[in-house]
Amino acid sequence: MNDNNIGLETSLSLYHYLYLTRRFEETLIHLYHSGQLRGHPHSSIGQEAIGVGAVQALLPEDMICPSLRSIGSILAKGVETKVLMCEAFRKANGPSGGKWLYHHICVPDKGVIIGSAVVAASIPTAVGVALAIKMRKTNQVVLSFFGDGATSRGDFHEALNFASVFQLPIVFICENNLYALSTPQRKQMNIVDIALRAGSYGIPGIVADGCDVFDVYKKVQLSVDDARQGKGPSLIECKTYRLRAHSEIDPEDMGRPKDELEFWRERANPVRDCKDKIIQTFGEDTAHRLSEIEKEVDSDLSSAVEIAKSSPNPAPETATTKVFAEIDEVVI
Ligand SMILES: Cc1ncc(C[n+]2csc(CCOP(=O)(O)OP(=O)(O)O)c2C)c(N)n1
Ligand SMILES: [Mg+2]
Repeated sequence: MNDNNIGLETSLSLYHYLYLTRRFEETLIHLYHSGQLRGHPHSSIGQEAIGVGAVQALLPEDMICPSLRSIGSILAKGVETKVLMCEAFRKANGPSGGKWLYHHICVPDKGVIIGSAVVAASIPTAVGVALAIKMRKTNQVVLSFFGDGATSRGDFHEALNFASVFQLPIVFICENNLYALSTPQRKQMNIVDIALRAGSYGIPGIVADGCDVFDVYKKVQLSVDDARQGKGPSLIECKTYRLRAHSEIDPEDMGRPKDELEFWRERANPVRDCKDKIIQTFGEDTAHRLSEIEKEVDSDLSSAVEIAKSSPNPAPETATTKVFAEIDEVVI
């Protein structure tokens, strides 16, 4: 057990998904800049601990509504690397038939419900999922991921209020990377902790270290347990930083000060920190298991890229398919 009471196997699973998320995004960035991939990646490099740590607290039947930066949550929810890679290459065999631009992925059989390119619009969708769960008494929980900028929009406030009034089984997870595009948090709101906003709706507001996968996992687990026991929603603010540009077509800094970037380059490295902590807690013997994980992920990724490259492009007549769900496709 480490100092968060988390055992070796769970720690290795967390490392697996952290490393996979980091390498998946590095691969997409490389493919994009070398002209092998269309569509500019919006990466979560630096922020991986949030999606990965949060999903570790779920049961397989639980649901997630990811943000454009919670790709780790999609992988940790069990969407296979090759499946996500086919979608990234906009191929016909991707779960959304090649319509993905980081926001438009829906994999109902893995409990991944579509996000939205419209900032904050996926939060009420997640509340709708939670309402369906409550009405159907299926005892599932849903996680809703969004950025700091999303909490400045009405959708966020309406969603929290509704979920609180109806005591829905949902955990709201704010990925606070301190910026919405180039707008710093201090120019969006006069509070430091977004978690404070929970108080207005009578639900718990918790701050987590979004760079520490163990902290995210433990805190989300407590809120998920509460939600499953009918105690209603919580808001967890995960403090983090986006190490790369908003997207790969934007300048890296976008007005962010150089010294701030340098500070966070050292601070926001959840992959390195998780690895160090596992070795420190469970001993040098675990180093070989960590390298096995890395080798497996690297080879899984190489074959995923090959599969995606050789997969068929979508046929023009499928442009309007997989846009609206058929009612019997919805698994909740
Ligand atoms: C309603 C709306 N306004 C503006 C945009 C353009 N836009 C795309 S991402 C983004 C910033 C979102 O910031 P945040 O919620 O903090 O998420 P982050 O990108 O930092 O993860 C903006 C303004 C949009 N997609 N939707
Ligand atoms: Mg942000």
